[in-house]
Amino acid sequence: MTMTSKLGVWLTALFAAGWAAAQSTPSCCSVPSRFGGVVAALATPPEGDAPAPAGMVWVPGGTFTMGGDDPLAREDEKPLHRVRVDGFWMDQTEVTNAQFRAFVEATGYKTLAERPVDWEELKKQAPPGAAKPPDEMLEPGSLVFTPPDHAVDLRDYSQWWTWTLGADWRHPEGPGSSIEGKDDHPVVHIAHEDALAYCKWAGRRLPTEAEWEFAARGGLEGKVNVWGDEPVDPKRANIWQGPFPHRAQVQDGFERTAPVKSFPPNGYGLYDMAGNVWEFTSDLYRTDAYARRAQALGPDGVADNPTGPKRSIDPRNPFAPVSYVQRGGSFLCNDVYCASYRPSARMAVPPDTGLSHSGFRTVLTPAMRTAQAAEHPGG
Ligand SMILES: [Ca+2]
Repeated sequence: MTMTSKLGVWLTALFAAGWAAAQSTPSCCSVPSRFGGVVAALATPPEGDAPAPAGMVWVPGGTFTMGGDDPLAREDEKPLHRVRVDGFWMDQTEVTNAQFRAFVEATGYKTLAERPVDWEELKKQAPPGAAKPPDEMLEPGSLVFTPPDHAVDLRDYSQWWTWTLGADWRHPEGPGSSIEGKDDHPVVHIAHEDALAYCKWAGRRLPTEAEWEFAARGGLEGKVNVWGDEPVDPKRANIWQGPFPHRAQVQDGFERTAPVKSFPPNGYGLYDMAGNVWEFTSDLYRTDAYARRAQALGPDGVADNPTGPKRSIDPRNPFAPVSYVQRGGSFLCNDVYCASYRPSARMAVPPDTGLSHSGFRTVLTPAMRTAQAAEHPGG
């Protein structure tokens, strides 16, 4: 169902942040046998520690240059500045439908998209004086990518994002769709609180924005892409090929999500750090976060395990009291729009927003693991 009312316009705005839409694009290609070019570096875990938990790889800590200044970089990626992060384990892949299902079956958890919209909460993000929408508009739903059949104004993301009742992680395109046969696809329509709930259950946490970018760079310093400076191509990542948003050329083999590990991993053995689905971080979004950080650091300073600003500011979404950073781009990313498959690209998403290209992966630190071992000896 498409929202054509005033509510539809602002719900879409609230939930999708135009820029998110601007970055999407389906796509892409890929086959496991194409992995030849990339060798996952075997990072050394902390001495004396147990092997990496299943499905995770050790990302060694270090100091790196955070941000982007390539021609595709946006203002919020600047300036470049030095950042140090401690080592951590990270999921090799985005959290999959099978993994998320295990969590839901164990806990009975209902995602935000499966609950009625809370008007009292939504009102806080609406322009002052906004009228309460009809009750049927507040039924459970999420924003689904619905490509038009013709070229549209790329500034108007409501042309390809549709508030769809009944869309959720089990029904990515809405009622009638399913995740049958998609156990190894990334879970989507995940809101920030859904990701946090999964993390709590799994004994993990979301990466900070700095950890995410450090991990995405895979040991390469100052490169435009997670594989180096070579431009993106359909064998590299699940993004969008063709005129966006109306003509998916699907040169990479996938119009929407791809099974995780369909494309080569980066230098740390992490898959889909470029494309497939956007991934939540724990940092609040501020357009000028780096400018403020760099100013505080001075020319020779190094930010130590930064955790992001204390409050978020997103001029594109002025009524949202809070926005979190997502990273990595999605199957909707393309050069014309956002090029957000680059490791420095940033997106802001209000916490109540799930989208058909929105997922996450988790991290675990040695300290967390030690604490868990103490809590559950032998387990
Ligand atoms: Ca991704």
